Amino acid sequence: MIKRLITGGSGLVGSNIDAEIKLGSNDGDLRDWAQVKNIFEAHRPTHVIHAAARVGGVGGNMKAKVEFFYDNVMINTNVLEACRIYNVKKVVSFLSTCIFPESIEYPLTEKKIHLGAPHWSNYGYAYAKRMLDVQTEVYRDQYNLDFVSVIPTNIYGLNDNFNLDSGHVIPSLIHKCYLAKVNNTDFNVWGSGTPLREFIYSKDIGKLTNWALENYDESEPIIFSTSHEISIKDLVGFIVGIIGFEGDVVWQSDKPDGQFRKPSSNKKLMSYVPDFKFTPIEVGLKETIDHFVNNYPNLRGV
Ligand code: GFB
Repeated sequence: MIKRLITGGSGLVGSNIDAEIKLGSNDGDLRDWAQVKNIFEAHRPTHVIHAAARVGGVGGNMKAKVEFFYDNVMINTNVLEACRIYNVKKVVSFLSTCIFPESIEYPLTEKKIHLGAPHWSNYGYAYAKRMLDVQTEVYRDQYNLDFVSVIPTNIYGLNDNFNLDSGHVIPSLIHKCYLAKVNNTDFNVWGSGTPLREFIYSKDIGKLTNWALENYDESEPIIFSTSHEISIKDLVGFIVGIIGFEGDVVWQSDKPDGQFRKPSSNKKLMSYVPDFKFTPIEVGLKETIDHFVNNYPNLRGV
Protein backbone atom coordinates (compact mmCIF):
# COMPACT_ATOMS: atom_id res chain seq x y z
CA MET A 1 0.00 0.00 0.00
CA ILE A 2 1.47 3.37 -1.04
CA LYS A 3 1.82 5.94 1.75
CA ARG A 4 3.03 9.32 0.48
CA LEU A 5 4.50 11.79 2.99
CA ILE A 6 5.29 15.37 2.04
CA THR A 7 7.57 17.63 4.04
CA GLY A 8 6.52 21.27 3.84
CA GLY A 9 3.01 20.02 3.17
CA SER A 10 1.13 23.23 4.05
CA GLY A 11 3.29 25.59 2.03
CA LEU A 12 3.22 27.08 -1.47
CA VAL A 13 4.31 23.82 -3.13
CA GLY A 14 3.12 21.21 -0.64
CA SER A 15 -0.48 22.37 -0.61
CA ASN A 16 -0.73 21.45 -4.32
CA ILE A 17 0.69 17.91 -4.15
CA ASP A 18 -1.26 14.70 -3.41
CA ALA A 19 -0.13 12.86 -0.24
CA GLU A 20 -1.60 10.79 2.61
CA ILE A 21 0.56 12.63 5.17
CA LYS A 22 1.21 16.39 4.86
CA LEU A 23 3.77 17.57 7.40
CA GLY A 24 3.73 21.20 8.51
CA SER A 25 6.23 23.00 10.75
CA ASN A 26 4.04 22.16 13.78
CA ASP A 27 4.70 18.46 13.23
CA GLY A 28 8.37 18.79 14.13
CA ASP A 29 11.64 20.63 13.51
CA LEU A 30 13.33 18.83 10.60
CA ARG A 31 16.72 20.30 11.62
CA ASP A 32 16.57 18.01 14.67
CA TRP A 33 17.44 14.34 13.99
CA ALA A 34 15.46 12.94 16.95
CA GLN A 35 12.27 14.70 15.78
CA VAL A 36 12.75 13.50 12.19
CA LYS A 37 13.30 9.92 13.38
CA ASN A 38 10.12 10.08 15.48
CA ILE A 39 8.11 11.33 12.48
CA PHE A 40 9.31 8.43 10.27
CA GLU A 41 8.89 5.92 13.11
CA ALA A 42 5.28 7.10 13.50
CA HIS A 43 4.32 7.29 9.81
CA ARG A 44 6.62 4.83 7.99
CA PRO A 45 5.97 6.35 4.53
CA THR A 46 6.69 4.40 1.32
CA HIS A 47 7.12 7.56 -0.80
CA VAL A 48 8.43 11.00 0.23
CA ILE A 49 8.11 14.39 -1.46
CA HIS A 50 10.69 16.55 0.23
CA ALA A 51 9.52 20.16 -0.25
CA ALA A 52 10.38 21.56 3.19
CA ALA A 53 13.11 24.22 3.18
CA ARG A 54 14.04 27.59 4.57
CA VAL A 55 13.10 29.78 1.57
CA GLY A 56 12.86 33.49 0.93
CA GLY A 57 13.19 36.18 -1.71
CA VAL A 58 16.32 38.13 -2.59
CA GLY A 59 15.91 40.36 0.49
CA GLY A 60 15.52 37.46 2.93
CA ASN A 61 18.43 35.53 1.38
CA MET A 62 20.85 38.45 1.44
CA LYS A 63 20.25 39.05 5.17
CA ALA A 64 20.69 35.45 6.40
CA LYS A 65 23.05 33.46 4.16
CA VAL A 66 24.33 31.44 7.19
CA GLU A 67 20.87 30.35 8.30
CA PHE A 68 19.78 29.59 4.72
CA PHE A 69 22.80 27.30 4.41
CA TYR A 70 22.64 25.75 7.91
CA ASP A 71 18.89 25.13 8.09
CA ASN A 72 18.65 23.61 4.62
CA VAL A 73 21.72 21.38 4.99
CA MET A 74 20.42 20.09 8.34
CA ILE A 75 16.87 19.52 7.03
CA ASN A 76 18.03 17.74 3.84
CA THR A 77 20.61 15.58 5.65
CA ASN A 78 18.10 14.38 8.27
CA VAL A 79 15.25 13.72 5.83
CA LEU A 80 17.29 11.76 3.28
CA GLU A 81 19.00 9.67 5.98
CA ALA A 82 15.61 8.87 7.54
CA CYS A 83 14.34 7.84 4.08
CA ARG A 84 17.27 5.39 3.82
CA ILE A 85 16.82 3.94 7.31
CA TYR A 86 13.01 3.52 6.87
CA ASN A 87 13.36 1.97 3.38
CA VAL A 88 11.44 4.67 1.52
CA LYS A 89 10.89 3.45 -2.06
CA LYS A 90 10.93 6.86 -3.78
CA VAL A 91 12.00 10.36 -2.85
CA VAL A 92 11.46 13.53 -4.88
CA SER A 93 13.45 16.53 -3.58
CA PHE A 94 13.26 20.19 -4.63
CA LEU A 95 16.18 22.30 -5.87
CA SER A 96 15.74 25.73 -7.59
CA THR A 97 17.11 27.48 -10.71
CA CYS A 98 18.81 30.05 -8.45
CA ILE A 99 21.41 27.36 -7.64
CA PHE A 100 22.89 27.48 -11.14
CA PRO A 101 26.17 29.33 -11.80
CA GLU A 102 25.80 33.08 -12.23
CA SER A 103 28.10 33.34 -15.27
CA ILE A 104 27.32 30.52 -17.64
CA GLU A 105 26.11 30.16 -21.21
CA TYR A 106 22.32 30.35 -21.33
CA PRO A 107 19.88 28.67 -21.34
CA LEU A 108 20.44 26.80 -18.08
CA THR A 109 20.32 23.03 -18.56
CA GLU A 110 20.49 20.19 -16.03
CA LYS A 111 24.20 19.42 -16.71
CA LYS A 112 25.37 22.96 -15.79
CA ILE A 113 24.47 22.94 -12.03
CA HIS A 114 28.00 22.68 -10.65
CA LEU A 115 29.92 24.61 -13.35
CA GLY A 116 30.70 27.73 -11.32
CA ALA A 117 29.64 29.84 -8.34
CA PRO A 118 25.99 30.91 -7.91
CA HIS A 119 24.89 34.54 -7.59
CA TRP A 120 26.09 36.09 -4.33
CA SER A 121 22.56 37.19 -3.34
CA ASN A 122 21.56 33.56 -2.59
CA TYR A 123 24.98 31.98 -1.98
CA GLY A 124 24.07 30.07 1.21
CA TYR A 125 20.77 28.69 -0.10
CA ALA A 126 22.22 27.80 -3.50
CA TYR A 127 25.08 25.71 -2.13
CA ALA A 128 22.85 23.96 0.40
CA LYS A 129 20.52 22.98 -2.47
CA ARG A 130 23.49 21.92 -4.64
CA MET A 131 24.46 19.61 -1.80
CA LEU A 132 20.95 18.11 -1.94
CA ASP A 133 21.69 17.16 -5.55
CA VAL A 134 24.96 15.56 -4.37
CA GLN A 135 23.22 13.80 -1.46
CA THR A 136 20.58 12.42 -3.84
CA GLU A 137 23.29 11.07 -6.18
CA VAL A 138 25.38 9.36 -3.48
CA TYR A 139 22.34 7.67 -1.87
CA ARG A 140 21.33 6.36 -5.33
CA ASP A 141 24.87 5.11 -6.01
CA GLN A 142 25.78 3.55 -2.65
CA TYR A 143 22.38 2.18 -1.57
CA ASN A 144 20.68 1.81 -4.96
CA LEU A 145 17.77 4.00 -3.78
CA ASP A 146 15.29 5.70 -6.15
CA PHE A 147 15.95 9.26 -4.96
CA VAL A 148 15.44 12.00 -7.57
CA SER A 149 15.38 15.81 -7.60
CA VAL A 150 13.53 18.48 -9.58
CA ILE A 151 14.56 22.08 -10.33
CA PRO A 152 11.65 24.55 -10.49
CA THR A 153 12.04 28.17 -11.53
CA ASN A 154 10.40 30.94 -9.39
CA ILE A 155 7.15 29.45 -8.09
CA TYR A 156 4.10 31.55 -7.15
CA GLY A 157 0.52 30.83 -6.12
CA LEU A 158 -1.87 30.32 -3.22
CA ASN A 159 -0.57 29.64 0.33
CA ASP A 160 2.61 31.63 -0.36
CA ASN A 161 4.48 33.80 2.16
CA PHE A 162 3.20 37.36 1.55
CA ASN A 163 5.80 39.01 3.86
CA LEU A 164 6.72 42.51 2.64
CA ASP A 165 10.47 42.10 3.31
CA SER A 166 11.47 38.41 3.16
CA GLY A 167 8.85 37.14 0.67
CA HIS A 168 9.43 36.36 -3.01
CA VAL A 169 8.68 39.07 -5.56
CA ILE A 170 5.11 38.08 -6.58
CA PRO A 171 3.57 37.65 -3.08
CA SER A 172 5.43 40.72 -1.74
CA LEU A 173 4.29 42.92 -4.64
CA ILE A 174 0.67 41.70 -4.45
CA HIS A 175 0.67 42.66 -0.75
CA LYS A 176 2.36 46.06 -1.42
CA CYS A 177 0.09 46.94 -4.34
CA TYR A 178 -3.02 45.99 -2.34
CA LEU A 179 -1.94 48.21 0.59
CA ALA A 180 -1.09 51.09 -1.80
CA LYS A 181 -4.60 50.86 -3.27
CA VAL A 182 -6.51 50.69 0.02
CA ASN A 183 -4.32 53.38 1.67
CA ASN A 184 -4.14 55.55 -1.46
CA THR A 185 -0.33 55.69 -1.35
CA ASP A 186 2.51 55.09 -3.86
CA PHE A 187 3.30 51.50 -4.89
CA ASN A 188 7.00 51.04 -4.04
CA VAL A 189 8.83 48.41 -6.05
CA TRP A 190 12.43 47.29 -5.49
CA GLY A 191 15.19 47.85 -8.01
CA SER A 192 15.08 48.92 -11.65
CA GLY A 193 12.40 46.59 -13.02
CA THR A 194 14.75 45.35 -15.75
CA PRO A 195 15.64 41.90 -14.31
CA LEU A 196 13.97 38.95 -16.01
CA ARG A 197 12.37 35.94 -14.31
CA GLU A 198 10.59 32.70 -15.29
CA PHE A 199 7.52 32.18 -13.09
CA ILE A 200 5.68 28.85 -12.78
CA TYR A 201 2.30 28.43 -11.08
CA SER A 202 2.22 26.26 -7.94
CA LYS A 203 -0.66 24.15 -9.32
CA ASP A 204 1.51 23.24 -12.34
CA ILE A 205 4.34 22.30 -9.96
CA GLY A 206 1.84 20.07 -8.11
CA LYS A 207 0.90 18.19 -11.30
CA LEU A 208 4.55 17.84 -12.45
CA THR A 209 5.64 16.59 -9.01
CA ASN A 210 2.86 13.97 -8.92
CA TRP A 211 4.10 12.90 -12.38
CA ALA A 212 7.76 12.75 -11.25
CA LEU A 213 6.91 10.66 -8.18
CA GLU A 214 5.48 7.96 -10.42
CA ASN A 215 7.52 8.30 -13.60
CA TYR A 216 10.90 10.05 -13.17
CA ASP A 217 13.85 7.90 -12.06
CA GLU A 218 17.02 9.46 -13.50
CA SER A 219 20.03 10.40 -11.30
CA GLU A 220 20.25 13.74 -13.13
CA PRO A 221 17.71 16.32 -11.87
CA ILE A 222 15.02 17.73 -14.21
CA ILE A 223 14.11 21.41 -14.67
CA PHE A 224 10.44 22.39 -14.20
CA SER A 225 10.16 25.56 -16.30
CA THR A 226 7.87 27.34 -18.75
CA SER A 227 11.04 28.69 -20.43
CA HIS A 228 9.15 31.98 -20.71
CA GLU A 229 10.85 35.07 -19.20
CA ILE A 230 9.13 38.32 -18.22
CA SER A 231 10.63 41.50 -16.79
CA ILE A 232 9.82 42.68 -13.27
CA LYS A 233 8.42 45.82 -14.97
CA ASP A 234 5.93 43.71 -17.00
CA LEU A 235 5.07 41.70 -13.89
CA VAL A 236 4.26 44.95 -12.07
CA GLY A 237 2.05 45.91 -15.01
CA PHE A 238 0.03 42.68 -14.63
CA ILE A 239 -0.37 43.13 -10.84
CA VAL A 240 -1.37 46.81 -11.14
CA GLY A 241 -3.94 45.90 -13.81
CA ILE A 242 -5.51 42.99 -11.93
CA ILE A 243 -5.68 44.88 -8.58
CA GLY A 244 -6.91 48.05 -10.31
CA PHE A 245 -4.27 50.32 -8.77
CA GLU A 246 -4.32 53.83 -10.31
CA GLY A 247 -1.62 55.58 -8.25
CA ASP A 248 2.12 56.00 -8.88
CA VAL A 249 4.61 53.12 -9.14
CA VAL A 250 7.90 54.18 -7.50
CA TRP A 251 11.09 52.24 -8.35
CA GLN A 252 13.45 52.02 -5.35
CA SER A 253 16.97 52.07 -6.79
CA ASP A 254 18.47 51.51 -3.31
CA LYS A 255 16.86 48.05 -3.17
CA PRO A 256 18.48 44.90 -4.74
CA ASP A 257 17.87 43.82 -8.34
CA GLY A 258 19.44 40.43 -7.50
CA GLN A 259 20.53 38.24 -10.39
CA PHE A 260 19.71 39.86 -13.78
CA ARG A 261 18.24 36.71 -15.32
CA LYS A 262 18.30 32.87 -15.05
CA PRO A 263 16.70 31.58 -18.29
CA SER A 264 16.27 27.80 -18.26
CA SER A 265 15.54 25.18 -20.91
CA ASN A 266 12.53 22.87 -20.43
CA LYS A 267 13.60 20.67 -23.37
CA LYS A 268 14.16 17.63 -21.11
CA LEU A 269 10.81 18.08 -19.34
CA MET A 270 8.93 18.49 -22.60
CA SER A 271 10.60 15.33 -23.96
CA TYR A 272 8.78 13.52 -21.13
CA VAL A 273 5.48 15.46 -21.04
CA PRO A 274 5.12 17.04 -24.53
CA ASP A 275 1.40 17.84 -24.02
CA PHE A 276 1.76 19.56 -20.64
CA LYS A 277 -0.15 22.85 -20.58
CA PHE A 278 1.34 25.54 -18.33
CA THR A 279 -1.01 28.06 -16.64
CA PRO A 280 -0.58 31.50 -18.27
CA ILE A 281 0.85 34.09 -15.84
CA GLU A 282 -2.22 36.34 -16.14
CA VAL A 283 -4.48 33.43 -15.06
CA GLY A 284 -2.24 32.32 -12.17
CA LEU A 285 -1.83 35.92 -10.96
CA LYS A 286 -5.60 36.55 -11.04
CA GLU A 287 -6.29 33.41 -8.94
CA THR A 288 -3.48 34.33 -6.50
CA ILE A 289 -4.64 37.94 -6.13
CA ASP A 290 -8.30 36.85 -5.63
CA HIS A 291 -7.05 34.43 -2.93
CA PHE A 292 -5.10 37.28 -1.29
CA VAL A 293 -7.94 39.82 -1.38
CA ASN A 294 -10.54 37.28 -0.17
CA ASN A 295 -8.39 36.09 2.74
CA TYR A 296 -6.56 39.30 3.75
CA PRO A 297 -5.19 39.63 6.49
CA ASN A 298 -5.37 35.90 7.40
CA LEU A 299 -2.42 34.96 5.24
CA ARG A 300 1.14 33.69 5.89
CA GLY A 301 3.62 36.58 6.30
CA VAL A 302 0.93 39.24 6.74
O1 GFB B 1 11.50 36.50 -5.85
P1 GFB B 1 12.74 37.29 -5.72
O2 GFB B 1 12.93 37.98 -4.42
O3 GFB B 1 14.04 36.41 -5.87
O4 GFB B 1 12.74 38.31 -6.99
P2 GFB B 1 15.11 36.03 -6.98
C1 GFB B 1 13.55 39.31 -7.01
C2 GFB B 1 13.37 40.28 -8.17
O5 GFB B 1 12.16 41.00 -7.97
C3 GFB B 1 14.52 41.27 -8.08
C4 GFB B 1 12.45 42.38 -7.76
O6 GFB B 1 14.86 41.67 -9.37
C5 GFB B 1 13.91 42.41 -7.26
O7 GFB B 1 14.50 43.65 -7.55
N1 GFB B 1 11.54 42.97 -6.77
C6 GFB B 1 10.87 44.13 -6.92
C7 GFB B 1 11.24 42.46 -5.56
N2 GFB B 1 10.15 44.41 -5.82
C8 GFB B 1 10.35 43.39 -4.95
C9 GFB B 1 9.85 43.11 -3.64
O8 GFB B 1 9.08 43.84 -3.02
N3 GFB B 1 10.28 41.94 -3.05
C10 GFB B 1 11.13 41.07 -3.71
N4 GFB B 1 11.46 39.92 -3.09
N5 GFB B 1 11.63 41.30 -4.95
C11 GFB B 1 15.32 34.00 -5.34
C12 GFB B 1 16.38 33.35 -4.51
O9 GFB B 1 15.95 34.91 -6.18
O10 GFB B 1 14.64 33.05 -6.17
C13 GFB B 1 15.75 32.26 -3.68
O11 GFB B 1 16.95 34.33 -3.66
C14 GFB B 1 14.91 31.30 -4.52
O12 GFB B 1 16.77 31.52 -3.03
C15 GFB B 1 13.95 32.10 -5.39
O13 GFB B 1 15.67 30.55 -5.34
C16 GFB B 1 13.19 31.18 -6.31
O14 GFB B 1 14.46 35.45 -8.15
O15 GFB B 1 16.02 37.18 -7.21
